Amino acid sequence: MRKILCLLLICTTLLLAGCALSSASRDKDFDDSLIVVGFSQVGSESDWRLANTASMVSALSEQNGYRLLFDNARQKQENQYLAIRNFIQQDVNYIVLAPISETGWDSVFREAKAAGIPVIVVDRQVSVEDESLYQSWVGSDFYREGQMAITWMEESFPDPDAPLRILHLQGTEGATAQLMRSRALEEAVARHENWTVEAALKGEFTEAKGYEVVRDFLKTGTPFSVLYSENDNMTFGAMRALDEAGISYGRDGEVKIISFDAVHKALEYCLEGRINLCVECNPLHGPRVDRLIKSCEAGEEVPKSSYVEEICFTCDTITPQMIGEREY
Ligand code: GYE
Repeated sequence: MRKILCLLLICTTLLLAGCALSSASRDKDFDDSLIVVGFSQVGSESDWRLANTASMVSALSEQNGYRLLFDNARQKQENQYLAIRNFIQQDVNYIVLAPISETGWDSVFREAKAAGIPVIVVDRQVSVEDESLYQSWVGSDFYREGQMAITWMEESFPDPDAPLRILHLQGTEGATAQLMRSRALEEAVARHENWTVEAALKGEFTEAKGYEVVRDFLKTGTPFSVLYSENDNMTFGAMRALDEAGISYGRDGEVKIISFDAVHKALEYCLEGRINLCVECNPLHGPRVDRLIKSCEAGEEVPKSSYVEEICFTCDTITPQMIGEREY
């Protein structure tokens, strides 16, 4: 009899514990009609990234029919794996990934697929064995961005006999934005006998690292006349290092600066003649991802990849109105 009583007690306790667990894991205000999205973001390394996060958060809002689980990976791919596995465990409806680098996604994507959760990739691209592991990608044509910069260089330095020395400041290794912007430059250098890359420095897309590597490079005293910087924040760091070293830059300076992203502050510098060329990279992907998800929900076919249109600005043609009209 004592044994039966004991068993009964254990069963009741387990049952109660079960109820408590399931009600704790359920959010009181959770509205079943909302689409649950887990978004794994690269980090907060740049102004571009902050504008991108703001765009995603405002588009994937409750008013728009979403419940957003946001994870900041702080520039570590391992953190993105953790976030994705966590989203799978929470049984989200969609996983949106802004990948740090192109490779290394096969396993986690397979896990998402096995769980029946579609993955949408945004910004940088992924390279996976089986393309059906993700639904769709939307982002920039980073190679075209690089080519716009090269066209400007070809027009600005037309003399094939005058040596053109370039300092290359690279973003996070293995990120599409780095790979493609670098590729455009490397191909152009191979085509132009008078062009040389004095150094390719790794600035990780951050202002602090950009400053540090350029400051150290300037100590070598190697001359150069073009800075090809793969994002605005690294450019800001490089400008500080150039200021400290007393090297002039911009429209009337010794060093001409090319910068990618075209965030507000960079455009202001361009207007002041401190940056020569700003190549736009559009971070406003939130509404695009929203449209993709809504199309999936409606059972419509979605494109495997979609590129956004981008332009560039030079210090000779930019106007305050152009800057005023921009959202980021
Ligand atoms: O250029 C840089 C950011 O992937 C397009 O990442 C993005 C790049 C952008 O950190 O500022």
